[in-house]
Amino acid sequence: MKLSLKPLAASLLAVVIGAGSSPAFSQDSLQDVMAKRGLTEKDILAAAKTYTPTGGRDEYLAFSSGGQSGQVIVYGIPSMRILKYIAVFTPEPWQGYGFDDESKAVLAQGRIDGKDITYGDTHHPAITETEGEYDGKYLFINDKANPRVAVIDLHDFETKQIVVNPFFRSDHGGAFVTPNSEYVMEASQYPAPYKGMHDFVPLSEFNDKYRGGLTYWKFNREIGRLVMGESFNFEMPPYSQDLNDAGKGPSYGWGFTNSFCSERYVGGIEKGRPPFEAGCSSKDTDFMHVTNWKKAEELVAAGKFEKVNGMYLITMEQAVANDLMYLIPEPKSPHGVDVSPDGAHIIVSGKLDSHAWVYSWEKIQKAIADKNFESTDPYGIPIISLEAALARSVSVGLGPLHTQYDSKECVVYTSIYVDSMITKWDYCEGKVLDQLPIHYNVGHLMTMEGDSVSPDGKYLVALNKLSIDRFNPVGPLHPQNHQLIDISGDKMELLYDMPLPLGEPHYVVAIAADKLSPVVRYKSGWNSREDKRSEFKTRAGREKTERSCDGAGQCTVEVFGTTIRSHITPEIIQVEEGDKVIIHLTNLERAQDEVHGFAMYGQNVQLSIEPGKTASTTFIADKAGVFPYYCTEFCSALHLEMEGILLVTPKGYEATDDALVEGTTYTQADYDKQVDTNVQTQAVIDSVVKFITSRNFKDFPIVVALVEDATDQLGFAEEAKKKAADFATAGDWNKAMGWANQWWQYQVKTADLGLRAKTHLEENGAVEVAQ
Ligand code: CUK
Ligand code: CUA
Repeated sequence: MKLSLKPLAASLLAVVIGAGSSPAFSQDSLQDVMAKRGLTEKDILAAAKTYTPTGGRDEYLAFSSGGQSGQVIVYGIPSMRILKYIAVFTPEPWQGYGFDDESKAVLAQGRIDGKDITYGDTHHPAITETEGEYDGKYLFINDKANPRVAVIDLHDFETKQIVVNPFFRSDHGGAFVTPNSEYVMEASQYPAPYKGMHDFVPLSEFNDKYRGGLTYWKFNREIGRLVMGESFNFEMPPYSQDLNDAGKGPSYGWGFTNSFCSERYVGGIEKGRPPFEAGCSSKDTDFMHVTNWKKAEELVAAGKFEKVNGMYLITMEQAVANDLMYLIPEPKSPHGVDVSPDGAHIIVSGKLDSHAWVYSWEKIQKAIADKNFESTDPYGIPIISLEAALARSVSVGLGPLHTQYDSKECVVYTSIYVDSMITKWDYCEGKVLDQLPIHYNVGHLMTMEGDSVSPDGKYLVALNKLSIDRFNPVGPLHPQNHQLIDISGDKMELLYDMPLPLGEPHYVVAIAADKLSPVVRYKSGWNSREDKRSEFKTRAGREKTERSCDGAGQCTVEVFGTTIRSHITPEIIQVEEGDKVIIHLTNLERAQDEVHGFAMYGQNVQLSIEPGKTASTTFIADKAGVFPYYCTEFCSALHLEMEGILLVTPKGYEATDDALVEGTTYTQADYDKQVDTNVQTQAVIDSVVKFITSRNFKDFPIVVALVEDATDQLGFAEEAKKKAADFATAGDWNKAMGWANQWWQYQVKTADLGLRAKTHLEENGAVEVAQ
């Protein structure tokens, strides 16, 4: 039977367009779509405020903690599109993080007592500031479980440094920056004996030997790193220090740290004692710690304090004697501490109550100057009375947590955990302005550039702990729900729900996208983690493999290789069983987004080599065998051919025949045909070159880089062409054919680069220039 396709095609078409009923979606009017999908006009308006057409960019970039995933999530606002996960405390193979030697060295900085810690519980990201404004240079984030702080460089969105707190055994109040990023604040959470001073201390000595604390990590902007030897730590009572914020304007030079469990309660439910949660919430008030970092810095410089564990330690006695630390009561198991953009007020929420507490810096300052203290705590730290420090308290809803500031003076937003809503209120007048129910159990909330001295307002994101029934079910573990809210008007308007499927994000910071200008490529042969030229940088044509053995008979094979579309050099590596293998690969590409990966069978090897980067991997070839390797990024039409073989020969193996047997043989006719194709391809390239050089392409740095790349490729094409011709002259049609094909490969890459350059010129208004 002869199969006719025509009727089949027609019936398929009918199914697709729903023939006989309504027309296809694509021909619907807006009203039709609204009716079909059950959308209201308000939905359409919300969609129009967030929808970003293809190629469109976002106004803000948000950096979200990735919670216990140990990563940072980057997304755009208002589109809420996820752009990247930045690997920080956790290995992440796409970025080669924790797989290449360079990033393994970063993770190794985060070892605790020699142990690899391969996750983190990230809570609070903070962007570097200059005079209180986000400058977009670096991002810091803490790991609550293992008290660590990481430094991410925003010029390439990579983690560069991890520091381990030398005293603490947990942290929560990190990372928060002072107004010029002089310091990154990190407060401990769970009191514990200070490391290096006491290892084991029984709980019976909790009050005497367990401690909290607040570290001011010195940030050196020049080198983009935290410097332990210039940092100092305030020893604090064994309360559970919570979050911090740095003073600004009139309160510049000071830091604020809230706390809970000033009961100093130790649980023991299994022994019949009331549990932690009961014992830690019995008192009516806990304490805000007020620390003078500016004066502490001066005293550190004057040699007042001793270094312990490589960092200056300011004991509680020293802090009291030098007027560096004060306490102020905070009601009802407080959470969050947020300094106003003008630095005049500090807002704290009582999470077991319905009040937010507005403290006045002017009053606090006066109490300190007048030495107006109601008493001291058991450690001798002066306590300023609540009345002496408080401006007012405002009932905002049950279970308030965090507060963010609007661009409008006196206007703030507080997350209300128990009531699941956002309250907009005026902290100067002390009145509630608006309330918006959200879904569900909001933790932090965030306004655009909300921690800076000049918040932008515009949008607010509610970081909801539970998503319950908001999204398609995906099993018992649900995503989080970040809800985007329009705060540009008097009434808050909910715009969008974004499921975040990675850890439990705690806090987010958002910066105007135009303040960021990350690079698209590294300088050639770059060690991105150390931000300097790699000693293993390899140039095209200089690839080599070296083998050497030490006195103990351990042999090492070191490969200095390169990657460029579509080959890895070398393509065959031979080592002997038991050899240590070190492979360094430099990506020679300069074209944007032309990343090559490097994965190998059975060795846990996966590199991400972005344009210009040099990445390395080291392993022991402990078993004889054949180990294919290949590029893991679909980089070109012949990406699948971007491959190679590691041969691990058995000990003492001697080759009897090294000659390779070709699987296919070629004739002169095959060769001539290929050459013909190449000549035609060259004509296309010539026309693109003519276009580019007839324009003012030198005014476009991206195009200049592309042209340089293309010129390189064309140079390679010339070399391959010459080899092809030589083999043709010798009548070796197989090798002639191979090199003619390679010549064409280089031409294709040249053409690709040329077309990118041409498109860029066309899209960016290049003009014709006189030849
Ligand atoms: S914490 Cu999680 S909701 Cu770590 Cu800032 Cu308040
Ligand atoms: Cu390089 Cu695929």
